[in-house]
Amino acid sequence: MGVGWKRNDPRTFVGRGANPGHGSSPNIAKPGDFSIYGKNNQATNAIDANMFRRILIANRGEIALRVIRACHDLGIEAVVVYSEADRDAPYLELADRKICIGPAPAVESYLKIANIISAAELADVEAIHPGYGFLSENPHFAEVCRECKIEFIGPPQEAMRRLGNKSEARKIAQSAGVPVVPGSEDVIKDDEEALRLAHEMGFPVLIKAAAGGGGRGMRIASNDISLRTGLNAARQEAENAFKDGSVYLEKYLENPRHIEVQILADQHGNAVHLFERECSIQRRHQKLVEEAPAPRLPPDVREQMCQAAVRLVQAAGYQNAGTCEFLVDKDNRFYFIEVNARIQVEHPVTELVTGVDLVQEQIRVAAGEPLRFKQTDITLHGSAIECRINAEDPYAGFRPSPGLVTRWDVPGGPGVRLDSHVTAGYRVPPNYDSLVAKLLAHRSSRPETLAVMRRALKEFRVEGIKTTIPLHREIMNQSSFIEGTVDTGFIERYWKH
Ligand code: MV4
Repeated sequence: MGVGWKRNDPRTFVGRGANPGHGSSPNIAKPGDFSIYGKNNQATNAIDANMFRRILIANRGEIALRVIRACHDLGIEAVVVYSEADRDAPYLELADRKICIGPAPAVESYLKIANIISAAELADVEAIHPGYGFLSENPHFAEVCRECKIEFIGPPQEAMRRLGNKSEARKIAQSAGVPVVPGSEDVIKDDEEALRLAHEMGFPVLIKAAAGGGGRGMRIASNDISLRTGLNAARQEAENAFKDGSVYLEKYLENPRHIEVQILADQHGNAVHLFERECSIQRRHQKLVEEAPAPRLPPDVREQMCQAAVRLVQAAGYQNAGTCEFLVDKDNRFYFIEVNARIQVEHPVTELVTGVDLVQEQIRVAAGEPLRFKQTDITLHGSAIECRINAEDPYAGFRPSPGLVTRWDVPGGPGVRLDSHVTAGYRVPPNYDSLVAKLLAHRSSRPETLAVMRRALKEFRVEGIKTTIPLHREIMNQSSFIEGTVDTGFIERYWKH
């Protein structure tokens, strides 16, 4: 089926033509320059001979729109791909060109490498931005891009491959002096080895798939019997899901906090962190609320954790934007668990508190530019919180609620950022992730941020679909959230609808 698919469909290759506009003169400061770009830094919109002229966005929804915006802010043409399910989506009109890559099911469109590469060829782009999900952490896709001489806006496929194996990532972390959860040094060879290790570290232990991540393929074991059954189940599950049944062991930590560190690394050996995000409020490994900085994290722990993240990505030969995930226990000891080798859903939280446009920086480093700021140029500004608004019914087990949005009245005003591709009259397709908006608040202190978020959630009026907005209204008034004492058990303890 290739991209020639539906060649005769007049809508297939309709675009708005070339992007008219980056005729801005050099040396005009952009918002954001104030905080991080040094005085002698030529941080301008000057047209760089090495900068991409046209990028393909291999994603959909809010992140496709987010990347279109970054492209246009950089004077780059944005070409977006879409499936039949998304053909009427309004954000497509904001791209300079749109190309249909197949039917609704993601495996036939957004995950179909041949179709995406054909679209890139057709549109004559120099680079592909994969967004998050879909092909974003697929080293084979990055390899195909390289073979086709298209820049993949993400880490090199070698780094992606090594970090994609979570047991390998643990080894890299250890080699860089980064603390990991006590556990196996490698993948498990046989049940006897697993039993011996479990007795050494003490039950409960967690069996994790080496090829897993994000909570897929995990089993808790609290004794010899559940360890044996868990090993078999986890191996089977991992074999089916990832065609790699290897597993490793970690000591199971009870209700830790989940804190991740944002990093950026260029092709010249420079790497910086952009502080952390607290991501403990999640349900079934889907995050609901994220914030920066992590409340009640002692400054010395923050510093240690952020420096550990930089050492880790440098040891891994990592480039571009990435995230190091840590678990943090009651005594604020932190343990590395995995690297997310992509831009993440919650990246705007970090953008608000640092003033760095992470998607722009991804594009710049992929084009070979050195980072424009040093670690000491990056400072924390206030507090930011993000609420993920999903088309789900939080009062019905988070059942997906796709369909026609009949009312979409969005909040605004001081301290509010809304990243969304949705408009009134938009139909949320049933085929993909149900994220419809990311609502963010940013103020100079956490109580003020909370006040703005409560006010914004009150202003937000959606009809036609069920959303998680009412749940967020409750979370923003929940005492442990207000106190900043949440952990990964929060939703299970608190949300009993
Ligand atoms: C753990 C853990 C406890 N102990 N590892 C889940 C997602 C994946 N990234 C790692 N996860 C966990 N690993 C040890 N050794 C608890 C979790 C976990 C979790 C982690 C982060 C955010 C939410 C979570 C919810 C349940 C379990």
